[in-house]
Amino acid sequence: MEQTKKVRQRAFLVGLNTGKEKKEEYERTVDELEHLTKTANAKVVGRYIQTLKKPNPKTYIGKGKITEIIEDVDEYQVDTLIFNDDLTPAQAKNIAELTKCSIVDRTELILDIFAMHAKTKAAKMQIELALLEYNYSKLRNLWQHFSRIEGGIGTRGPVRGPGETQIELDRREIQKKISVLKKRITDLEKVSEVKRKKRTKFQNVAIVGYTNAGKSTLFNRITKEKLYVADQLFATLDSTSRAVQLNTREKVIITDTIGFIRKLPHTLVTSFHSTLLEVTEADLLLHVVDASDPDCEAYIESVNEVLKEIEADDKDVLYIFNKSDLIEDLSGKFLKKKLQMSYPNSVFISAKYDTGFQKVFDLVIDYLNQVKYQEVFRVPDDMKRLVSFIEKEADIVEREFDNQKQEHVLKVKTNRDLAANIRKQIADNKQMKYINE
Ligand SMILES: Nc1nc2c(ncn2[C@@H]2O[C@H](COP(=O)(O)OP(=O)(O)OP(=O)(O)O)[C@@H](O)[C@H]2O)c(=O)[nH]1
Ligand SMILES: [Mg+2]
Repeated sequence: MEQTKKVRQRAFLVGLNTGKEKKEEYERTVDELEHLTKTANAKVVGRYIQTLKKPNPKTYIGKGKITEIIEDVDEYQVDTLIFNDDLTPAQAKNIAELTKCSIVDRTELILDIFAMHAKTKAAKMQIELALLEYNYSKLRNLWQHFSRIEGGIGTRGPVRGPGETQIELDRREIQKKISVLKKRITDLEKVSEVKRKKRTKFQNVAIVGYTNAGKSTLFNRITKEKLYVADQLFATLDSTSRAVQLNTREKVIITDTIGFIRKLPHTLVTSFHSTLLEVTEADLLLHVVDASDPDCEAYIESVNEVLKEIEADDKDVLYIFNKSDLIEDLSGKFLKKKLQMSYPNSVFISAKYDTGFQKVFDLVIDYLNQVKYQEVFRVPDDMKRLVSFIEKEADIVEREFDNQKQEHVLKVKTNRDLAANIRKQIADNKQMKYINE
């Protein structure tokens, strides 16, 4: 029987450095593109980086570079070109014609990986939406391209070019599909919202971070779960939540979620809105960082940018510097010192080798004791000193007086230490009354 073996695509990576980034920094974005390519199961055969102030509108890179690539494509039997940026439809078309290769841009590559890794119904729907939206935006560009050549939308008579009509039909078709999918995703969001609401009596801690930082490994260690861990980008696409007993007293809900990346395609951020809700609604974020990556501070910035985009940049954050087993040499020691100075709210761990967890737990417990939340206290009218203590130490959100019981009903923004103190004073007072009666 003939063996069917899937032929692995052979790819060249192509990048254009407009001079905004230093050479080494730019190289690292191409390293990341290489990691993405491998994650997508293609073999990287070579890379071409050109420094050019502005991309060539027709071919993205310059003519000379294209000629070089055309020659090498033949010699190295390459069938795919992967670009470090997004291309315009016209650029993609021109380069494909010149090189006879499949053309993949950065967003398409990421979308492909997402499509490969999507397992649950929700993730599949979200990725389908992202794909449709990306195609739609490409068609829109094409449409604008056409209308520019032809003199603008609505400026011509009823006869339209076949290409243009087809594009418009496709656009409508895609738009229809997009709205159907959006509705289905919203329905699904409602279901998960109910689940989330049920969990609100506990504090929610979400694990965030760059893709491949070790978020799932950390989650598995903390929860004794067996979520998928792999040296791949975007191994996790769904969020998973578990209740965890941190010590005898403290229980929190902890959530593992999708990783972020530099230049995360915008369509993905919007499509994965419901998955990212776990992040926007968390009380505390554990920002996991791969401390062994020389670029880790740039990654932290990228993650913080995505957090801003999803309006989660006001959350309390603990930085978890992971993979510290890989930075045990002297330069690693300096790096640790430097990071500790820049990120005081941080801890170094190795999720793989189980070191540093107690410190993570302690930090989370400390945080929980400090965090503000709302609680209602009923303070007897004869405890006037306690009422003024609360007025001074905590924010009173609402207050009323219960005439029947002669009690102040105070809804107060407090933290757990303060709340415990108030509760104790009320209990002591009750006990005193009981003894005196
Ligand atoms: N050396 C070392 N490797 C680690 C450590 N933690 C995780 N890894 C490895 O890093 C890779 C990524 O781990 P994951 O837990 O899947 O990372 P993630 O952040 O969940 O990644 P995505 O879900 O893809 O965003 C795996 O190969 C892990 O074995 C660590 O402390 N030390
Ligand atoms: Mg993961």
